Amino acid sequence: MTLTFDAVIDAETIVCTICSDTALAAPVFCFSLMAAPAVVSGGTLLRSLAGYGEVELPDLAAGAPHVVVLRHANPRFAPTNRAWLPLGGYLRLADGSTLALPKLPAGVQSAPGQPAGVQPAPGQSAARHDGLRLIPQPTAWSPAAGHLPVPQGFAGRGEPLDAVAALAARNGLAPFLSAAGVALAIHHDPSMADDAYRLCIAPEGVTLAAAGRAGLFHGAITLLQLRETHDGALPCGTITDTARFAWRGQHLDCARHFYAPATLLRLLDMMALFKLNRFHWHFADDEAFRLETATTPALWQQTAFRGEGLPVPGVFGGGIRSGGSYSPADVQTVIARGAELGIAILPEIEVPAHAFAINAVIPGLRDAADTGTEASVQGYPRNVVNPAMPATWEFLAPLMAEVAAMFPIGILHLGCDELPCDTWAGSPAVAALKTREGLSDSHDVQGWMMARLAAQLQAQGIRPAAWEEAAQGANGGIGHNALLFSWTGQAPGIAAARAGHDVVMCPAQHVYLDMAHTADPADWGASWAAFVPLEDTIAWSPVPRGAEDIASRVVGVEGTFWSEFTTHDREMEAMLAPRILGVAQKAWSMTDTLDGPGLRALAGHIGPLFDRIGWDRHRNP
Ligand code: TNX
Repeated sequence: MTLTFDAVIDAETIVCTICSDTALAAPVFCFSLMAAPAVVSGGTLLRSLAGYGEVELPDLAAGAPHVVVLRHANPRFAPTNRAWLPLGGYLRLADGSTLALPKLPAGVQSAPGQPAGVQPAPGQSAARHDGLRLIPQPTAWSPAAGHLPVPQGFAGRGEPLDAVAALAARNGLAPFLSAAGVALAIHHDPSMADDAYRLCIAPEGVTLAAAGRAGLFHGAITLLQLRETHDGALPCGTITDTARFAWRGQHLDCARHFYAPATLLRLLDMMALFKLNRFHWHFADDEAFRLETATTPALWQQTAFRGEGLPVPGVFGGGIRSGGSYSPADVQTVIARGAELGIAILPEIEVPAHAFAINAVIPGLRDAADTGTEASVQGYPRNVVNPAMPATWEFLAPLMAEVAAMFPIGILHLGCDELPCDTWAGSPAVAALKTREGLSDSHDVQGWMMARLAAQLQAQGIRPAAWEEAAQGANGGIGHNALLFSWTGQAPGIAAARAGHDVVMCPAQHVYLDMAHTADPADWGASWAAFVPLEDTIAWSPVPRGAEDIASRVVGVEGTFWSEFTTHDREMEAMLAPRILGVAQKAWSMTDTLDGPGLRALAGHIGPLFDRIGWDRHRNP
């Protein structure tokens, strides 16, 4: 049997055409959109959960195309581009069997006629950058006359040079170290800051000075990058460099889409190339819990895969069946590779919201008497755990302790974003909790819960972290020296910093790399925060004017990538590249002086490096 499937955006609607070469009796069309679907014509909506929908079609005659017109139930979600078309589509037949519909072309596409990842798009002949072609830009660069060709790399050995050499080798780059290479003298200077390094590039060779491993690693990465961006001949001169922020993060949503462990290792290499040093591993959300924990095996065993007949249906491109989980051995591999590359791994467990998968498997975490009908922004009912239920604490305490102990970073991120409005308002158990603890609304209840979780972590020597909402509540929220991530913008981060929190800035308008690069309907990505062209990734200040008082509380910058519309690991690449360069620039560089055209020009010189390591990149302006 052959099925064809096509879908196009037509104003607010999504026009789907399904054709089978064999007659099918009233099949059910299963698919997912970005948010709750509605049917305009061509079928009857039988069921929906968040963006997942099941639409009963009439009998399909052999070879006769059938058109079903969909839209988002919430008129605010007009489809923006191809990522908003149905994902993971399949048909369920009367006997319960399923037939996958062909996948629509996915991900960022090159301009027509251009193979992805090879040639620049028309109009993208970026200006040359005549200075040091290095991202992030260094603190200081004093050029001298001449160039130093490095055709055989560098003659050096030992840690951490070997780690950089291994990175180059894994990614198909020319050898970084060889006996026949240019002399690379190492100078230990204990007076320098951990991340700092100094490179003197002279016609006779290179001297690299640093206090220890971190500085030496950054200096070696600089040499590797300069060799790639200066056609194999380094410009002579002196680079003096150090990091502005200790936390230079990249997040990856591995819950909405399961990325193979090998992809995570590739991402760590990409991060290391641009001096990022924190990988925020988001492995749990409404759709799945993917860490193979010993204390809660049912959780990952039953939610690592989603799709037909499973506790979580094919939301966000899940299709008939997709997913996976990370074993303790996978975790060890990611941690070990991270350590080699100077990258620490931050694990995240999401509570109290974004917990649909948890509630689908673990009984007793909701109040059975709760009359509330709240739904999350993504459209999930029942995606919040209830802090007034003893089972919630019995479930969370061992889970948090286990996960925190798996990761050497000593920090556990507790989630705490997007609590649906009026959560717990219908829960008698929460009403009693409010009276007992003097709490008045759901923010207070959430704050009380986060503070209690944070205290448990702190007692185990683990620092709590969470999204910005954890600071909400008249009671001051999470407290306990928690590290907070400001994502809806920078104002919540500034407020949290003034209340005494350390914050990592990840404003969605600038560093949410799941946002489409452009407004082009042929592009790919979300748009709720903004379209984010490369230039906008640096068009902001981590410490904005007027917030100088909290400068010491801003400890970092982090890019995120959410995976609602990713169904194949590779689709993530051109969303990150080249924009991860802007994240790295913001996180590392001391000043906000590089401008958008400057970044664009530098990115033009990094592009061939992306191509050499086989990493797809977005090519449109
Ligand atoms: C908001 S960012 C979310 C995520 C979504 C993302 C999509 C954050 C803390 N919560 O659950 O995936 O928007 O851009």
